[in-house]
Amino acid sequence: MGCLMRLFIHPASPNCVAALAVARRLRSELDIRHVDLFSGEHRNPEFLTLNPNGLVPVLRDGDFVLWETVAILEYLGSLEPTHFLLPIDLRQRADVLRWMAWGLAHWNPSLQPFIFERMFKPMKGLGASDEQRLASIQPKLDQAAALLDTALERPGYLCGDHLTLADYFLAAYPMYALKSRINLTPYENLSRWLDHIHSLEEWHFAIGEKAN
Ligand SMILES: N[C@@H](CCC(=O)N[C@@H](CS)C(=O)NCC(=O)O)C(=O)O
Repeated sequence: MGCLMRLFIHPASPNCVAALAVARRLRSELDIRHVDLFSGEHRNPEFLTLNPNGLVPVLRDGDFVLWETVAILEYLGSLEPTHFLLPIDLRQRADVLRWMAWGLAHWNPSLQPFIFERMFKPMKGLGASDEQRLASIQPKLDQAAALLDTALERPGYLCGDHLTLADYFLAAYPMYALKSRINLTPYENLSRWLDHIHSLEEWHFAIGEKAN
């Protein structure tokens, strides 16, 4: 029997919630380790040898260490091929990777500043949110939200009839939409889809995950 894979997370991290939810859906057996971002544990030399970026999540499978959420999701999905989260069909798989790449390049960067300015700054006592900065990012967010809303027009999920890794990854940052006063309600398809992903059992499990 090999050792369990270990996932280093912080429970408040949207990327970690996505990884945990996917692992739960796939019934991947994981040893969950909590990295305390608030005390700066992710900048300790020991953690930096795992991820020199000082970010979570990080997956360790034996002597293989993997960081970047998309890569972790892809790895978990590939370990357990008999499901739809990462389709085997070349084009369907490329579609899932396309949306995750778009999430990294456009969606997350348009949401993250709102979460940082309006949620984390007050939480960490870093002063008032820079609303001018957010106003300059708002058009980028509107554009990305409209694009996603259009992609979600037909029934089902982002990449068709089945839930995929892309649904978890793109639903991650919006888990803080309310707390960051990001108004996604005008985007009806997007809102409906988010409500659905956020209501999944594995999502609730991931949100409630307590470290060992
Ligand atoms: N591109 C990275 C981003 C990871 C990331 O930003 N992680 C956040 C939590 S969601 C973190 O570790 N923040 C700690 C910090 O910024 O100091 C990924 O997708 O894994």
